[in-house]
Amino acid sequence: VRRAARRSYDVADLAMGAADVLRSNDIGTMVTAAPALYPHMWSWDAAFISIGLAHLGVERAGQEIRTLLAAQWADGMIPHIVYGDRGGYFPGPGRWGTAELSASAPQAPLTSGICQPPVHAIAVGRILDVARRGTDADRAAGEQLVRDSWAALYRWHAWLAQYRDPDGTGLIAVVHGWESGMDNSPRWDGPYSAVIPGPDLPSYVRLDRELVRDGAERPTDLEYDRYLWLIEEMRRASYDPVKVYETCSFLVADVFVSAIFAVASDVLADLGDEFGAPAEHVADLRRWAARSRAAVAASRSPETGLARDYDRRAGAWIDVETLAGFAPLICGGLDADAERALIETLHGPHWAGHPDLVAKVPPTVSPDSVGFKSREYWRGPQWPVVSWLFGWAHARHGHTAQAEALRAETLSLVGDGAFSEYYEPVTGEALGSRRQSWTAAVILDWCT
Ligand code: 9YW
Repeated sequence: VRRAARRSYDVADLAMGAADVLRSNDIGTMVTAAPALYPHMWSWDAAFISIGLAHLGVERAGQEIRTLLAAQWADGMIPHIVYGDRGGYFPGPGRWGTAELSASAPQAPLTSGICQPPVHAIAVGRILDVARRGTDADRAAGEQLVRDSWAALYRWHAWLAQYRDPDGTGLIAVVHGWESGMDNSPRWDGPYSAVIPGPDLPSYVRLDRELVRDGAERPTDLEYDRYLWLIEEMRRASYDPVKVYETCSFLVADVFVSAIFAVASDVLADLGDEFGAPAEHVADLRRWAARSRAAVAASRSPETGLARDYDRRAGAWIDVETLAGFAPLICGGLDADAERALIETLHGPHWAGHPDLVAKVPPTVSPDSVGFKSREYWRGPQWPVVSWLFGWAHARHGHTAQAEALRAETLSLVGDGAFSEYYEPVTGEALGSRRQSWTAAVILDWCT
């Protein structure tokens, strides 16, 4: 394979380009996740997007969070898709049928019936930081956003603790690969092999195939059958979270979601202390954070030191090495030596520092791993948004040099100005959707 040259970039140009992507994907109260491929609001995208928006206007950033929270289910779940008025994405709201079937789902806006990683409190905290560097009006808008969103975010975290970790293990379970945000990661191959689509799976037509020409960049049809079958199972459980947990054929304790839950609970608890939230709710958040942080640390493989998911249906640890194994670096909680070792592995020659990579950005699967597929979605490509999350966590935990390295390397990767969803690590080729909103958002945050 021909090794691509490292790209040079101009920070001001990148910031301008990123702002343009966010503005052009803005349809009023929501910035769609991508112009053609994802013409609606995705939950964790909206959080990252709102961070980018904060640099264009704190009010507009707050609006994005408010739009998402307006779709929160009565039981506290924040749904993974909030549908706008346009069609153009499969599965659409009709396939989910949440408004008809679930007692908790809103009638409007229409939503999917699952969730995504709880990065929202991180976003609100970051918006507040940006707001406090701005004018008095920015500061006031940022503080108002915290006051308006805190209780809803607390209910969201309580929902995860209650329904996705009913036994109080600290590991938060997902009932669909989509809930992890890393849809077709090799982490899920084992659990998905036990998801057997029934003969009564209603037929369907994928729309993504027409929009991303190279089919290898997207999940396969067999994977889609399984994704859609899980929706059928959840429909049959009327999206009741207790029934879904009991009956869904995919149930995995997700170590990356758990780490995000822990650190987002810390952030939310700190905001709660500052803004006078009920003391018992702040105490809940601190307890959940400590419990999840400990569980993430305890999940590490004795051989590799990487954190692992746990397949609750099979009753087994999932020993597949992916970027999610670095989850302890998101939430902290390792002793100093173990943390240093994990940082060195992440930035070392098997991962971000792999000699074949055009930019030292962590790939989703190590190029040295047999499962590495350089173009295939969550099976190898580099995702700028995930790099930002590690950079944010590095900075939070005092690893300033590594945070700065991730910033510089990711900026060089996206120096092409395509703001792609993901990148081929060896050639630096832009893959998936172009002008992807969360890519633009994190670049804008890094450039401002
Ligand atoms: C899909 C919107 C979403 C992300 C997910 C990512 C992808 C949707 O796009 O899923 O149809 O493939 O996997 O994490 O939220 O950007």
